[in-house]
Amino acid sequence: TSRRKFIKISALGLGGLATTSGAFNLFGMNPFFEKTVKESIARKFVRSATYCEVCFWKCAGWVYTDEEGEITKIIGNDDDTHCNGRLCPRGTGGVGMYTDEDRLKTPLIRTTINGEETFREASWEEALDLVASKFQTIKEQYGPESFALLKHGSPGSHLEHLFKAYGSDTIAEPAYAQCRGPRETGFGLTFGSWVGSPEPTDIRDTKCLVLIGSHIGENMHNSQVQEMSDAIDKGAKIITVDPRFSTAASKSDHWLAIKPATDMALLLSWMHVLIEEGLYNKKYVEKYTTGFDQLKAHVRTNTPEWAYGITGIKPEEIRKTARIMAAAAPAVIVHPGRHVTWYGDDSQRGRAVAILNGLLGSWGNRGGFYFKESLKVPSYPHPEYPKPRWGWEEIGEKYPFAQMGITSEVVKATIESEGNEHPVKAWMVAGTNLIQTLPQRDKTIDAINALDFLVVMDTMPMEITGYADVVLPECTYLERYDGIRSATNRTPSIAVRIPAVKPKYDSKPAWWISKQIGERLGLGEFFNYDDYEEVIEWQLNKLGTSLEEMKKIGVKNFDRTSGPLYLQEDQDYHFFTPSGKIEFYSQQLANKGFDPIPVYTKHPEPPQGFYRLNYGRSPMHTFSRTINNPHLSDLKAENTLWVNPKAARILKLKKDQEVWLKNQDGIASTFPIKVRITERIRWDSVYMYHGFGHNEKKLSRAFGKGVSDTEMISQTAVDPLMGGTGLRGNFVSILTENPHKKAEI
Ligand code: MGD
Ligand code: SF4
Repeated sequence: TSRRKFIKISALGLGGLATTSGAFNLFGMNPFFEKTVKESIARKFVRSATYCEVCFWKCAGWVYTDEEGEITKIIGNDDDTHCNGRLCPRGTGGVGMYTDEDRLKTPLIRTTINGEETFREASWEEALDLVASKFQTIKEQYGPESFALLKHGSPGSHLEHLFKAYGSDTIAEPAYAQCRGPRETGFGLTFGSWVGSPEPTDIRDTKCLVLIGSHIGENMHNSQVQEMSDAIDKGAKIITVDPRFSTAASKSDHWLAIKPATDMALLLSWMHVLIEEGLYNKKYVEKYTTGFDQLKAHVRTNTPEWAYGITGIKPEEIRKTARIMAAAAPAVIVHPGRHVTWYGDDSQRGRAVAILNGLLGSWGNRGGFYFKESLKVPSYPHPEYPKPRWGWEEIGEKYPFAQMGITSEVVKATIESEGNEHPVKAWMVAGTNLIQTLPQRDKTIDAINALDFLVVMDTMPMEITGYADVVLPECTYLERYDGIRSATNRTPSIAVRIPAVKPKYDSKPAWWISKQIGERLGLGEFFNYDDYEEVIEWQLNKLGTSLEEMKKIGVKNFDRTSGPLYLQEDQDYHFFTPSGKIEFYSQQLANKGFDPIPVYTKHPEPPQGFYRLNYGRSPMHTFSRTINNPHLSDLKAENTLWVNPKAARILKLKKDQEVWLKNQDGIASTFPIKVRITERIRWDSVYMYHGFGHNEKKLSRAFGKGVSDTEMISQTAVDPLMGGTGLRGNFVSILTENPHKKAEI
């Protein structure tokens, strides 16, 4: 149907726009609010504890408000291991999420006026009544399982509680199947443990850090960047494998400019060198691993000469880098990466990375991977959740090693609902802009059109809100309580988020919205509190502290109780795999008909006249969520297309020339993008920062700025183990004429 037409949400009212500017050093991260700080020395401030929501590293910080109750700055909390007192530019600019005058300001309900679909403003009472009545109808007609939750970030956890109380665990998030899911499967199968976030990489004490398509420094995960910077100062060797000369590559001793899509061949040949030259950690391998003999036989023919023909990396370079890793072992990290959904064999590549770490003995050793620990936050008492008849597992049953809901399978189940035993008929979307986030945009829109009901909870009029039946404006992280942050780290710690200011406009926190819907559904027992403050206070008391104390300190660090950070000399250790060992050979995979040891497979190459579309992170932005942020858009307003000089010569492209892209399926970019000619990208690929190219007009700074990589991603290579969608097999041609211009008559 064409019922759910994309509606541009109207800007409602104006807010004060504070602009900032200033330089920062990529590895130094100097705060750029100098002007504000100087101006404010003489004034009185109140500071409130928070943790950042601009990305998912969750650095703890302090929000300063002045006498007028306006936020003047956000700085890092010195006691926090995620940031060590320093926020990244995005975290410092987080105040822009609060001040953005384009924010959603009031609940909105889809309506038809004079045959035109539009939104009208509504009271919370009306909007929540409508949402609750849809929850009720879906439950009666299909069962609660048919209402799916698609989420990301803190708001998601409040809604997850609501959905579970309601009887649905049809829950998924793009942070799994479009991001780090495959590495969790790969490491889980090998070490019996997820990598998790923050990654337990002991970068500060490493002697050698190997980055495979992981661009720390542009990917600004705070303490990781800081530790890498320190490791470089201390003389650690950095080896970067990337077809692009990334910032990390520029800091490296060895940059291996690999041919895209061939990393598996390099990984196998590194294993070959370590084994054939006897450089692997023999004592460790004997004590802690299983399947070494099969691995040895498996990689016998994966010589550096074999890999050279595939990867373009010279055999002596492969041998030399393998020897550097071995010399540093076990203080070596072959980094698991983060956004790893590339070519469809991503879990197996994750496994190859894990096996390499196993050969080097880095898991459980200083300078490799430490044993992480976190504190379990007790859940606030509530009745037992009802047991759903089916949920994300049934929807994703084709993928035996999936451990979380697969967004793209929810999309598929929605499109194919008719006559299906697992029909998905309604979505709640919270904190994720699916239009800019999921590949194959036409499928996302087909699914939305097939829905009976779509409710979106967001802070901004992002693309996804334009498709909603009801839009619920959430207040930003600076205006609300959220759950206690407890993350895995060297030592356990907790951090709190306290509202620094009152919610602007008519926006509300997710915990309140969930409770309101829950109560309307007769689920009040699950929300047995008036204010979320009570939940946090109860939990903090159980953890031996209080809200009063946490308001003063923001972060509390605890001692480890799970044992030492590293393996002790000759310690027996039980890994959570079926064999209790690090599994070089995986019987679990063999039993399900998959390769028990990773193999190299060839992936599609760009056809004549096309370039591989490569994308990544900008240090000033997080996905699509920050592009309209007044402070961050000031730092980087649009993305550019990186083109190698050789390709630029052939196509006669000039610096800053505007071009359009057309992909292998004939999809042309809505907007143009400026050309950046640089040797930093290979001749067969182009590169752009992800998150740009917004097509929602009410995003006054982000609209039409650059190209959306997502728009160009119409092909996915699906990981048969866990359903991740490989996004890097898309190819674009470069057009110098606007393909949307109507032919002149
Ligand atoms: P964003 O595009 O930033 O990322 O996917 P998403 O999490 O969907 O969308 C975040 C949405 O949350 C925005 O609409 C924002 O306004 C809203 N939001 C921000 N703060 C709040 C809040 O406090 N409350 C509420 N209710 N909403 C809020 C990320 C996902 O994308 C991930 S994790 C990865 S690694 C993938 N990366 C990626 C890529 O690199 N390229 C392409 N093409 N696709 C990708 N998809 C994946
Ligand atoms: Fe915020 Fe930056 Fe920390 Fe991410 S790394 S949580 S954006 S300060």
